[in-house]
Amino acid sequence: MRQAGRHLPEYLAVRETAKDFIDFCFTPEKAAEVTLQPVERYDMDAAILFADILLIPIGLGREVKFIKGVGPVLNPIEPKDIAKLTINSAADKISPVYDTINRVKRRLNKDKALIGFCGGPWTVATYMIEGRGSPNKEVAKRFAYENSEAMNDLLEALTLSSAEYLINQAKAGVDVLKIFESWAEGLSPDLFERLVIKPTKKIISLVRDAGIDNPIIGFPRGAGLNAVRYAKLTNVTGLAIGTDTPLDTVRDYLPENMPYQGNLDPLALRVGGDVLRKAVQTVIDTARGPHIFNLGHGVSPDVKIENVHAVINHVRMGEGNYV
Ligand code: 1CP
Repeated sequence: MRQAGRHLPEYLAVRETAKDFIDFCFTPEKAAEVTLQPVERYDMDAAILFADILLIPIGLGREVKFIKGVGPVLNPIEPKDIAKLTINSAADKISPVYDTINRVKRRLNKDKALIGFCGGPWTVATYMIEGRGSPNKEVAKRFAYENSEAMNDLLEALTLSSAEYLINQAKAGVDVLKIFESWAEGLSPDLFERLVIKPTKKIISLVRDAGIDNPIIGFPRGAGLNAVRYAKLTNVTGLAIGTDTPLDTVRDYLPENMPYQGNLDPLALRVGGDVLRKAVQTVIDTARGPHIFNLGHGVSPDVKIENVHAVINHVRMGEGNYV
């Protein structure tokens, strides 16, 4: 999950040597190192590539900065800028990522999986339109209503470049692909269909047309019942479930045997102690069918290393030492 490394001293040590966050993502030696760190420390089953969903806008020719304490800052895109996006060269321009994958695969144990990823076109579009993370995405939603054609063109640019990016990641050696649609909440069913389902379905069909058969996990975070339509209509292999969804209830609505993952509350991981023990047990007790234990969202810097160990021991061996 995003920012998983920030609670690890070994991550912070490498982070300090990087000029800025984007330079960090584009330095394969460092990016490979921090990709491997959580697996080396915790013996997790999979590593997630160190990169960011906002590299694609850079490939498309937009300016992206990460400012400490603020987060991502982009120059908000206007309808007239959309035709200038460099769709055909976008996935090539961010090629250091493929070098990172090569390096990770050479060092990762054969029984561990490497997860590559991209952002969902709608989620990436919200940053490109609003220029930063915003609480309710109202500016981007208005843009979708009021500049409908420009929005469709922007989503198409993101769809084509993201598909190419995932294809390249698979060719470079990732085992699983994941699409982070982090801002899937609060969309009407019509908007959800147009902004999320349609582009995601197209990405997956382009990836399959290229002969890539790796599993694809979709994460329409906070989508409520729209997530059920997403699971049925996009051709994802599996679904990542946020914190706000009961695993036993959603299972009844998913295609039979579709694997799902999530949904431990990241805040419980921060609180620790009995709160965390109970939250982990609830995930274990409510998951039915194929389920991959994971959080419902990202890890924050204040998470205690002992508690991550405790969660893993609890899941694998039935009990962990929570602090
Ligand atoms: O060191 C630092 O301070 C930078 C923090 C950081 C990290 C480690 C950011 C800034 N991105 C990342 C890496 C990242 N991002 C990964 C690699 C795995 C990992 O290290 O955890 C992944 C998978 C992402 C994906 C990502 N980036 C998402 C989708 C997943 C999610 O969490 O919802 C999103 C929305 C982003 C945008 C982003 N990147 C970083 C920030 C601060 C933000 C903005 C988040 C917001 O708007 O709230």
